[in-house]
Amino acid sequence: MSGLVNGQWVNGEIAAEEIKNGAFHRQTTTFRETDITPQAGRYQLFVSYLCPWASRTLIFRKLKALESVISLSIAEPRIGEQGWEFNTPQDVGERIAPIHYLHQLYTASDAHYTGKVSVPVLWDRQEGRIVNNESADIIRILNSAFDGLTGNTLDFYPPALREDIDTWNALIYDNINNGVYKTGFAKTQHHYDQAVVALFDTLDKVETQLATHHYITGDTLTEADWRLFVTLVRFDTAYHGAFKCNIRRLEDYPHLSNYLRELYQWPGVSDTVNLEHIKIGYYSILWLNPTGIVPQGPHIDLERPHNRAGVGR
Ligand SMILES: N[C@@H](CCC(=O)N[C@@H](CS)C(=O)NCC(=O)O)C(=O)O
Repeated sequence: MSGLVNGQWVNGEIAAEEIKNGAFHRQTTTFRETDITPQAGRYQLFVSYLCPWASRTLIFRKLKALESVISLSIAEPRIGEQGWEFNTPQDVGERIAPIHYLHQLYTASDAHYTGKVSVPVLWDRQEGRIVNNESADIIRILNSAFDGLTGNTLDFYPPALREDIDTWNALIYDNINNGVYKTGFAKTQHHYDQAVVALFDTLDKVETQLATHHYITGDTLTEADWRLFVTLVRFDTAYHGAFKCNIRRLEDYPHLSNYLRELYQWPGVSDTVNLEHIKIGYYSILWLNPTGIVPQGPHIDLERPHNRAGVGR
């Protein structure tokens, strides 16, 4: 993979930094401002449907009724020679000309930027700069910062559950959300084995939790559920094959698979999921899949009824 080095686009340099001694280490994120001015039309979200981190932000934009407040740009599913790109020029406000490539937002924000050019990006159209490119921050911003404007007070990070949410987030991030990447991007057998075992041990643990709890922390649907959902919804379509996360399928877990369908069927959520883009995107990572062939299957029916109504209630 590629990225920017001192503001210049370079192919193939950045991945080397993320793989150390055969293990994948996610690079830390650079733009981390969380203080925003809640104005309609001021902010723009840049995503790819492939990306689970971006998918979190799409879900929050949807569930917090922010579609008319925050505009959206969706990248092409395949990362091109110059990283994430758009099939038509994207208007990003008056400070800079319409862009074709996501890296143009990064250099507009920092002319000497060095690092990965990733989605999601929360962009300030008025000031012509990236506010934040860390999905964990962006969902917290969307969860509450615009409530005064929209009147939508749904809270996915309620104070009484924060400790529990944070504990589950940490486990799920390490072993599941990032765990699939540690598995798929491992460059030694040892690191693959370590990551894939931790991944399935943690899925087993979550399966047990969901046998007696409706949602991850209990009765309330929280951020922890949406952060888990984005990996589950990609699991059998992408990670099982492309990332060799194949000790079991998600479909083989009775609780997790029904929970996945319940969340997928939550009003509005299926609009944020594009399984075709997900499949094309992951199978186009050429260093993992040099032919670029995208498999036909599996055919996953996420609309099928779930059996969660009485669980944990
Ligand atoms: N910490 C970031 C990670 C985002 C991330 O890794 N996005 C991936 C897509 S899933 C990306 O854009 N990668 C581009 C690259 O590695 O060059 C977040 O959670 O927002």
